[in-house]
Amino acid sequence: MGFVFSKVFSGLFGSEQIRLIIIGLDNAGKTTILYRLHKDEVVQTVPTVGFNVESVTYKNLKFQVWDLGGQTSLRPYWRWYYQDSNAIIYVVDSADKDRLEVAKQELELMLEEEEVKGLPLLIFANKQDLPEALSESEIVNALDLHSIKNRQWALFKISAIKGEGLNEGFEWLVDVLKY
Ligand code: G3D
Ligand code: MG
Repeated sequence: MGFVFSKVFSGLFGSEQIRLIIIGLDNAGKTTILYRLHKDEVVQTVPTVGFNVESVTYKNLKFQVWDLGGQTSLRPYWRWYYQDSNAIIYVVDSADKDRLEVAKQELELMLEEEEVKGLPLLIFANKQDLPEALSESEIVNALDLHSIKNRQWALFKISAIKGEGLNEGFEWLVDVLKY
């Protein structure tokens, strides 16, 4: 894991395993975020059901990543990965206005899963380096985040490609997970 990230996460290095799920529509920038955490350790698994899960493990911290959207038949398999997870990181492409509605629907569906009940939700509004990227309040409204109840959530504007905003988001998450 990159030095900066290991610093951010050092507060979590107890004995317990911490499992973080990173999801969102394809092209949102999830793999790019994973590479930022540690390029050399990204492991891609292709289970028989045919959906890719990428993961990075660092000390007792495990990140698992996959694409949401479309294939309803694969949804039951997600539960495997949601189980025992400690937090959800939802990534959206801030410049992909056409698919924000789909991103909102997928987020809603995901939050209904029993396995993720009450888990903190970190939203990364990615690709803020693009001129057409929507603002924070536009994304909060488009995803209807204010209707989220019974869990802590926060949205951070990031550029995964530039590595901007990620630390702030992960710091929020670490704080939430500590208490
Ligand atoms: P995914 O894993 O969610 O499907 P990827 O998304 O991480 O594969 O990223 C999809 C595309 O978006 C990639 O472009 C990637 O470089 C780009 N991308 C990711 N993060 C950012 C960002 O912060 N800003 C910009 N401008 N682009 C970003 P390619 O061209 O390789 O498909
Ligand atoms: Mg990917």
